[in-house]
Amino acid sequence: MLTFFSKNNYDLHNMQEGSEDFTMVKDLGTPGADRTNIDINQIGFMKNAPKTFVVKSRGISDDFSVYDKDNKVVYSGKLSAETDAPYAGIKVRRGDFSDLNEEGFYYIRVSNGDESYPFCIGNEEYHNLLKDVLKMLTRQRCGMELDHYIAGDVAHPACHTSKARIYGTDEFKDVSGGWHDAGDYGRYVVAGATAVADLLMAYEDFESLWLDDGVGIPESGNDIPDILDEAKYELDWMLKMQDEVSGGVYHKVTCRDFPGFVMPQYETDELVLSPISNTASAAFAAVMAKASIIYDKYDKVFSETALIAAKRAFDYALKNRYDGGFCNPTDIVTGEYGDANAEDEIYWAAVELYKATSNLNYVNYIKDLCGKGMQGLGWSDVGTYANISYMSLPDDKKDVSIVSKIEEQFKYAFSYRLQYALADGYRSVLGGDYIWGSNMLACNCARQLLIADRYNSDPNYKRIAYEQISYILGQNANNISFVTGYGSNYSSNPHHRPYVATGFLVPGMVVGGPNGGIQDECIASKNPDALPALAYLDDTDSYSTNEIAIYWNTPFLYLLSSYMVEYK
Ligand code: G3I
Ligand code: 9MR
Ligand code: ZN
Repeated sequence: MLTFFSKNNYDLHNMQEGSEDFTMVKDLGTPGADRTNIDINQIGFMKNAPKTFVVKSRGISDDFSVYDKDNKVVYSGKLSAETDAPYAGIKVRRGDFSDLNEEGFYYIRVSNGDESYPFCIGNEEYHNLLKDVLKMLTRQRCGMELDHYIAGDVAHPACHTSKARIYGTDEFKDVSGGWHDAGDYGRYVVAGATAVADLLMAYEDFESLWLDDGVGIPESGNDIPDILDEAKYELDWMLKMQDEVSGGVYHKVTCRDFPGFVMPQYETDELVLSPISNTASAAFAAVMAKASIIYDKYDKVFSETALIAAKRAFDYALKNRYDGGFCNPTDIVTGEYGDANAEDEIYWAAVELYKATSNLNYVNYIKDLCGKGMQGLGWSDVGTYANISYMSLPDDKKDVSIVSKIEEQFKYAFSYRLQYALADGYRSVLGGDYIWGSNMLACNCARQLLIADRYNSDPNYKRIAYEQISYILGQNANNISFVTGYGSNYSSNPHHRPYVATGFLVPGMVVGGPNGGIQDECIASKNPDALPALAYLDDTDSYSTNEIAIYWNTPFLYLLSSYMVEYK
């Protein structure tokens, strides 16, 4: 019996599989049908959005049908000719049923009897998903008690509250708060900065979704949009990461090594503040300056504090501009987030500070750096944040020469991603770039295609951008939804210490995804020769393919928000 799983997770402790309130909406499809040959977005599609799927089945006729919950055919179409999925080493065919926009539960069937997982046409499941994708961050909060209502069985008392040793000294500093980075409990400034920036951008660009003050986080109902409350939880921690004397920002706070698979309150080794870095300082400056603008109307004191902190951190980063980047001290082995080049972070900070202050001194740095082709929306490459932010300035604050350089990049720089997608049956923008965190890259390339869409008349930019959502949710060669708890066959064994410790799977977490680099012992022993698009293991030990991370959720949150507003 095939079932569409709908997990409305508002009341999270009720939604674990097998529990009484776990809802099974409809029995759909033919018992025994093979569902691994049809790769489809397992959540489904917004009513008015394009709708596609991919078929691996061989020796079938061109016909496919869409069935409704009563097993009646509601749509018939023809599959495309065979096309390459080069990074999975197979040929596939594609189906398109975008014209079907009647709400309901459906499945696809091809001529040999293979069927897809059931999916939904409609908007509601996307709203559930979007909330969980945000609340993943709430459930990663450090330094406060998380109750059962918020966190289900990964509820825990306040963790990591002791002061941290400043590396190489006998001084200790309070740096409690913030989000646990990922499957580990480290807190890293460059990672947090991009995650916060994504939330702030989602708020700015999709207000109709994000004025919501009732998502169900601890601050819901306080008259401040929940997405801003959530971002501020991280920003408040980041402020503590700044050194009062120099204005520089400590790169990270972690223990010296990763803990075992324990809940966070049991990671009790000494916390250490790793040395200050220029990338952390500049990324901090950028996001604090950005925050100073956005929070001005909700919290004046915070806004002013953030701006002062941003200026000081920027000055520090400038003074230490060419320091070579952060490297782990020899006795610290937690995430390094090493990045020898701070020019893009400095560029981003200069733009945000100019936007916040109108001080023309910052324009000199912008002029110098804007034409250098710096792009990216990830923890190490942040140039696109700078470009987007500059373009959002009012016309009288913009310089035409800077604008034309940025426009040039927006128009042309991402089209190779479009070409990659069109050459791949799954329409993945990754090309061969199945790196650690490839799901983040897919979402971030999609965001860049959405920018390019504004400067190009080719409708493929937008279409391919949103098709990455389908890639993440099941239209991939692994036939899996990379978002925990969403879909019929989703990643259910993430490298996430609270999950391993309790067995409770937090819904709405985006896992890293295929990584052709084969960078952990688990995949190296179980599938060392995997082709890049298939180099994924739903195994808690495969941290290089199946970990979760705050800054993998936030690009997905941004992209989902865009899709939901576009097709609402
Ligand atoms: O940039 C190169 C690229 O040029 C090359 O083609 C490609 C081939 O594999 O590698 C790219 O570098 C990779 C780099 O990420 C940038 O994507 C490295 O191989 C890869 O090892 C590195 O992985 C990082 C990983 O930490 C290991 O340092 C991930 O980006 C980063 O997201 C991840 O972050 C960890 C934290 O350290 C600790 N907390 C969990 C978090 C998520 O796994
Ligand atoms: O659990 C750690 C994860 O959060 C990191 O991303 C990853 C890479 O730095 O390391 C994981 O920890 C592993 C360590 O690197 C090697 N020994 C096994 C650890 C747990 O699987
Ligand atoms: Zn903690």
